[in-house]
Amino acid sequence: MFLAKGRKQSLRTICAALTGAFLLGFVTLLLKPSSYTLDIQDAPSTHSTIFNSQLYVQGPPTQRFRDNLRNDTKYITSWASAGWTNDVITYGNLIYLALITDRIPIIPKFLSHHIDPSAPPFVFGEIIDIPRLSQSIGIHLLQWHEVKDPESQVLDDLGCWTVWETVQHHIEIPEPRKNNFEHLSSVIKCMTITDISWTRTPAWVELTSLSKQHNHASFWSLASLAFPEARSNSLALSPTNHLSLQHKVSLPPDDHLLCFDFLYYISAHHTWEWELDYSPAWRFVGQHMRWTANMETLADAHARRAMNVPVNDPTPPYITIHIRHGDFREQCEEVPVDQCFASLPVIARRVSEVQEELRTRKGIQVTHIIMTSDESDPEWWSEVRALGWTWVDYAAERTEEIYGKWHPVFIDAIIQSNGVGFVGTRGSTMSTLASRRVESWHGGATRLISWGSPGADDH
Ligand SMILES: Nc1nc2c(ncn2[C@@H]2O[C@H](COP(=O)(O)OP(=O)(O)OP(=O)(O)O)[C@@H](O)[C@H]2O)c(=O)[nH]1
Ligand SMILES: [Mg+2]
Repeated sequence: MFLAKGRKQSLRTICAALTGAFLLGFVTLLLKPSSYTLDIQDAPSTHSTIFNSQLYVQGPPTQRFRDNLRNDTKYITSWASAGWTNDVITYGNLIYLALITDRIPIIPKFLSHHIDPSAPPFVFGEIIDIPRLSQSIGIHLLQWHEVKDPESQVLDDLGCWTVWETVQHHIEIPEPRKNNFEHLSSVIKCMTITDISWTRTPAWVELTSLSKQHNHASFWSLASLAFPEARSNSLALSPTNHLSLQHKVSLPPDDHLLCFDFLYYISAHHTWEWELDYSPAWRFVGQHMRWTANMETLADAHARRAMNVPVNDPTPPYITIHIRHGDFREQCEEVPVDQCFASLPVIARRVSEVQEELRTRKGIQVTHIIMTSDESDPEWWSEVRALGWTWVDYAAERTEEIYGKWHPVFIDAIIQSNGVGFVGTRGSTMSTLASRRVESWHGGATRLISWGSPGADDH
């Protein structure tokens, strides 16, 4: 009796609960369309439907990164330490690897040692529009400062794979790429503080097609290490071979947070693949790495002042040139520099070709030409002026003073990417990315100038 009553009561409770749930669901459904529509409509500007980092960590940044990782989510990370464009490519490769391994990438800040080591590291999401990238490629992206408190003094132990030691045959005693961690003690405070023990990736990660001597690894061989079979087979053959520097611990490569030392020299099929039309890292990630709205506005203001555009006029279509000199001199070897680099008339010939293509293909007459370069010789710049071309005068603009040391290279890259035409320096990744952006984002006309010997760009 008691049991029966109890059962009856619990039946009643279940019925009441089901009715309640049904009514609640019904009411929610009634209310849902408006908020759902709002989400969808809002998506292009706020990306609120996809971009919510809190769904991919436990909560606010923690002292130890591991405390903030979710047990039901797998992650991947890596680091970068070269010229800024190289680092953009490296993070693009990291994100592509995340895509094909179904992991959430955790992206570090950009380090400034190639500009001025005193400049603080720069947050990836302040120059690259992460919500837009995330929505375009369909995965979420985390940044290290969202996972671990940048002020944390805890040195986390972590096991990672080294690709560098496996593929860099030209180094006498191959070792993991340290990404200057040891030399950046002040900077390191601003990024993830980790004490890494390294395990060498198997020899088969090396890209073999057409490129044996170029020290690249292949995307899918590295991706296979994100899955149990290749991982355990590799670990059986290759035990952890470098203790961590600080705690002297030996940890196998982490599977929850998969990590590699350096992902710049990674391709699917051919070395230096970001230059090639089919490049998967460019097509599936790189071309979706658009600038943040703030950076776009700032670059546009600089470009307008360089072209003397009246306040109420729209920004006119322009052609940007990127001439990479600086340390590229070293590649000239015995060829005298003035015969090694393309001369201004050679550059002007390429500009005319781009103008001609824009006239015939797009029906537009482009007369504004903006030069960007790391050349510091004032005489060279006055010859640029004599050709009727302009440039952003960062000293007069006080750009570094106002915004910081990173901004001239950011603004130059954004201006390059927003031209309807582009003429660049073959072999410079800054030029490679600018020309790909101009083609992909604006259907623009581009040329890359060959150099290295007299007449190198004759055609
Ligand atoms: N502001 C500015 N900086 C430049 C320009 N060209 C080169 N630089 C500086 O030189 C660095 C060159 O490194 P990357 O950005 O990787 O480009 P890269 O031309 O492939 O050069 P490497 O990586 O050294 O082979 C840039 O990041 C800038 O710091 C330029 O036109 N404007
Ligand atoms: Mg480069």
